[in-house]
Amino acid sequence: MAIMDPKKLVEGSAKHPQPGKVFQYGTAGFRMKANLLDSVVYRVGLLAALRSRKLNGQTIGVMITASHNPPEDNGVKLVDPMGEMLEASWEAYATLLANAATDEALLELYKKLSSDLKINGEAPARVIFARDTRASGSRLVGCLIDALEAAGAEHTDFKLLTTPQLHYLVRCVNTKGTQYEYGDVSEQGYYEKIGAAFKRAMKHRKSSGAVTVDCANGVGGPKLKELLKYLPTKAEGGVDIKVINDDVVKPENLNVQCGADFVKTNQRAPPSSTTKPLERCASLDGDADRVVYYFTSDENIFRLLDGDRIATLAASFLGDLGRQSGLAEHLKIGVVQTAYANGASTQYVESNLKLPVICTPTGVKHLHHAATRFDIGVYFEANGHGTVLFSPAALKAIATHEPQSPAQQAALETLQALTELINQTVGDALSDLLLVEVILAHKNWGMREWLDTYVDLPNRLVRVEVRDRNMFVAVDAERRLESPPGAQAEIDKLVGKYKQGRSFARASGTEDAVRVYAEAATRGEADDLAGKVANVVRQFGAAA
Ligand code: G16
Repeated sequence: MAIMDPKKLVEGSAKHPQPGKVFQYGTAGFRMKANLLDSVVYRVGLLAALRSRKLNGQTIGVMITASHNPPEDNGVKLVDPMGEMLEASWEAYATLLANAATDEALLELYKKLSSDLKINGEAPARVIFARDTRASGSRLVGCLIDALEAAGAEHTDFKLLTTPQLHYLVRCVNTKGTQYEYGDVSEQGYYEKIGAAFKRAMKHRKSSGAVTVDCANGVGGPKLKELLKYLPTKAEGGVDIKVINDDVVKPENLNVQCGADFVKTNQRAPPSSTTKPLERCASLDGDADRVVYYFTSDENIFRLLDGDRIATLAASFLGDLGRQSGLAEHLKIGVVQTAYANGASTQYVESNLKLPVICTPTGVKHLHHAATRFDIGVYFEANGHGTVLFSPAALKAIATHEPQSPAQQAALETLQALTELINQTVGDALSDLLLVEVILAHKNWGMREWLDTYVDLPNRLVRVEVRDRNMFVAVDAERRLESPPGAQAEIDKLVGKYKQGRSFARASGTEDAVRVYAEAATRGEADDLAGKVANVVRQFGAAA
């Protein structure tokens, strides 16, 4: 069994020296300009090996991506054995390793962590990894491999994948041969699983019109095209999916004037979009873990159906299926959101769907965790990142329930198909896209009907660059600023002046900026409030 080689570890570290910067594991791992990342990726590789050894050789995933960030950025995040994000307590070890000042200090820290965490150095270490389409990706893979070799970890390179595909694979490897087997450990296995589930979920249903999918010029483009091969064609009753912005040959185009983050932040379609009024459009982000929908209305107004809308659509449909299949009693549904959720969506879930809502801080890790408290936990960030989790008890009830009528049988079959279609490990734009398509087909809805379920409060997101974003410390699920002192009082004063006003500011964990969100009764007021709160942030950010 391979073990860590101290000489190799130090030599490998010397090849990828710490650039004298302070790094921090953020909302979704480490993320920054790619030219600063080599030492970070090397050290994350060491941590992946430690984590796998700690878990007796269960496979850990490493994804190299900066998702929605600009092309010159990159990042790295770790995936735990069941395909979920790295356990929170280990984020601190990642940060410690990334900041070890010298190669020798890194070796000492590695040994200290091994001993403090009671890790058996002779236990096997297994790591699988993948990357998105960024130009810096293959160089960073080299840094990762150097670390895995030094740490004596078995490793497999799955090359280009979407982030959720890697999460899927990690869970498949670790559940192989157990009663919880999740799927075949291959990219093809992912397509086959989703394709078959989609076919079942669409039984006797017909989708109407096409959906045009903007792939942010990222890895989602080629992967969606591959997935299409496993889906029924339009003639066979499938969905007509048109793929645009799928240029991965020029990595400098990634997320530029396209993609889910562009659409959500700018509240407009990518300039390249040529769809007609009422046509369904969707945008993925750079690593295909987010999706948002939109269309242009008859009156030529841009309408966004973001993560909140996908959550409400899914929660309402799952509630219907629960009732129709006779399983409602066993399937307590709940919705998890963040402070970015539109106030109207929260009210719709609580008052119309009569379901509980939990609000967590930003970051899928927080939402995912909260969603496990329900039999069916629907979690989505407004930016389009989310999924639906079925508890083991819910899965059992759905798999074993004896339907009492053909109607119950039909609902149950759809429910069973959805448990396979929806990625249980993390938000997955490809799987979420098909989920929305299934629901719209079942409800026989177009974009207008979906939009008309409730009226969004006008809202605005602003990105504010400050000297040191770490000055801004948010509490209460990021709805209030604890620091800098006095800032929240200023925000409260402003919010009080607007009808249905709500606003908050928080430091981004993926970009060097503070984000400001505001909503109010009218578009003008929401914009005004956002602008004024952004000024408060600028003012406090400039002080001291
Ligand atoms: C990541 C996280 C998301 C988060 C987003 C923005 O998304 O996975 O949970 O909402 O960053 O985070 P922040 O506001 O802290 O910058 P992605 O798609 O970029 O990986």
